[in-house]
Amino acid sequence: MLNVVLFGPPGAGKGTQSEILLQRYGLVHLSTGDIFRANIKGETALGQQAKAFMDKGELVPDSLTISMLESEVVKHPDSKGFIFDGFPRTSAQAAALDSFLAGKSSAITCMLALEVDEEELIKRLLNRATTSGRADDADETIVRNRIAVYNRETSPVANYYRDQQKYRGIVGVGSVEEITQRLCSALDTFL
Ligand code: B4P
Repeated sequence: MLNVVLFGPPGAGKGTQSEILLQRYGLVHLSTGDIFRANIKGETALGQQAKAFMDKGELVPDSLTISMLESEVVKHPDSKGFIFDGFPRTSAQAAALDSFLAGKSSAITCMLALEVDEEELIKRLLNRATTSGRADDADETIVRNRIAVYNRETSPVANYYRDQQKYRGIVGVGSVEEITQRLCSALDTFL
């Protein structure tokens, strides 16, 4: 199986690039942010719990996130592999994902990390707010908090994959096509 972790700060382009990569490599795209937003829209119990954290730009607790992700993976038993977009975001999530995949005789192939500077991220997210309707994009204080949470809690996850020689940093500034090309070149070295 080909299991790719697409990593990077909020607004780095994970969702944008996942849509392209999933078609090119025939993978299933699992975005924890999208799944939470679908639950919020559907007014599920999970959605109600997640909303309180997301609206502030905080991470949803690991206990909720890990069990939700696992239940999504098992919905695709015949998949050639997955793009994990926005997951794992903590070291506990990374360890849980490894042991879950090991139980399926599988593993993460690589982590591709989009690198974008902070001011560009803020510009993109405030721009997306004009069309996304997302409360967490609209307020610059919340956007900055999401980036601070990323720097504090999520960026250390990269070391987890560096230690396994599965990490590749990708310049995430340029045209969408240029960045796709960089991602594909890096991914192809793992095939
Ligand atoms: P996510 O939904 O993952 O949101 P994101 O990080 O903001 O999006 P992404 O990086 O995919 O940006 P996009 O491609 O859209 O998370 C939202 C919240 O959910 C989190 O804050 C957290 O509360 C919760 N959550 C999710 N997963 C969790 C987990 N595992 N654990 C705990 N909590 C979790 O790109 C952004 C914008 O940039 C777009 O407008 C796009 O058009 C633009 N863009 C993309 N590429 C560009 C380029 N090359 N040049 C210029 N603009 C570009």
